[in-house]
Amino acid sequence: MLRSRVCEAIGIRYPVFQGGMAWVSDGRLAAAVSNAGGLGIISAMNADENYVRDQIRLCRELTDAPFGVNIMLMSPHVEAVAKLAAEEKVPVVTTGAGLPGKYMPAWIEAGIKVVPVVPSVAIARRVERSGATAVIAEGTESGGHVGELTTMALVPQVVDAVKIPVLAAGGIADGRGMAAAFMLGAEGVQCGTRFLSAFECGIHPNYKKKVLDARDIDTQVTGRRLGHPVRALRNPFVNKFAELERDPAVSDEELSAFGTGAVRKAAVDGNLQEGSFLAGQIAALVKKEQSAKEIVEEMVAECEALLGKAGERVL
Ligand code: TUI
Repeated sequence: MLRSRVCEAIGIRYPVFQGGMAWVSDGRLAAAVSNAGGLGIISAMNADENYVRDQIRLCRELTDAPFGVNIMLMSPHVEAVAKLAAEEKVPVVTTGAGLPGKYMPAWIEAGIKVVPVVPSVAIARRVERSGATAVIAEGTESGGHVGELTTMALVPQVVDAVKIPVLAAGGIADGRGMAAAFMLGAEGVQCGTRFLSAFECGIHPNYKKKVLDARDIDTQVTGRRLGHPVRALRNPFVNKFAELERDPAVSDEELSAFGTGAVRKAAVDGNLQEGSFLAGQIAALVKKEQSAKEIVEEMVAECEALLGKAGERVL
């Protein structure tokens, strides 16, 4: 059976994390993935501590297995949510979009396993020194807020730079991607886009349909000018944002205001014109709705089969 140091450290059956996706990863999806043997993760996104507390309670009602909370470090509520995570003693905290250093002592003191998402070797080294249990090396193929390096280039460099286990993220949606990540030295994977099609994922049907219909070339990164590049499926919102971003007459404040609320409009309202449908470059590989359990088991079985045949494949 496919096991790694990640399974031992976190107490999970399979080394598969479900990414913390804003307006997508709620307590119900997280519980479904954790019940399937992976690590379900609740997204704290820009929400306040009351929302996050409700999702933690919901998740705890639905599963006894470990789960995580993803803390988006650019959130206006980051201080309160970081404190809540420690009070609730959630099993795992993952972080994104920044450096988690100042919060880590309190989380570690509370017995929480901290697994930051990192876009570079330098940041991986820093969080290891701060006491991270593992790191998620996320390539630019992923959806949402992205770094510069690809998964293929980033993962082996992070693996060489740290002693803690590395999970790979960005562009992984099936057992082939998972096996490839293991070949690069990763000991686990985090998938976001693949779980958008889970039955237990409560996003608007328009969002699921956009993912199921996506082609390889259908995502685009915008927001570089603001220092927050974000990958989403191309639509009128993305086209307009890109146009405003190129226009020197549009201020950064105006550009930022144009984007406010767009992720919610996609996930909750299914607004095809004004929503920002965050998804990774691998969206075209997501072909049908399935349960979280089917997704996790299918990925792991395919990965195991491929790794078993790895010797044959290179002959
Ligand atoms: O965080 C993500 N993905 C996200 S967060 C998000 S919400 C958002 N919406 C609009 C603008 C910005 C955020 C949607 N998707 N992935 C993890 C991730 N973390 N990717 C890259 C990073 C990262 C970047 C810089 C981690 C650390 C870091 O540190 C450098 C620094 O200077 O802070």
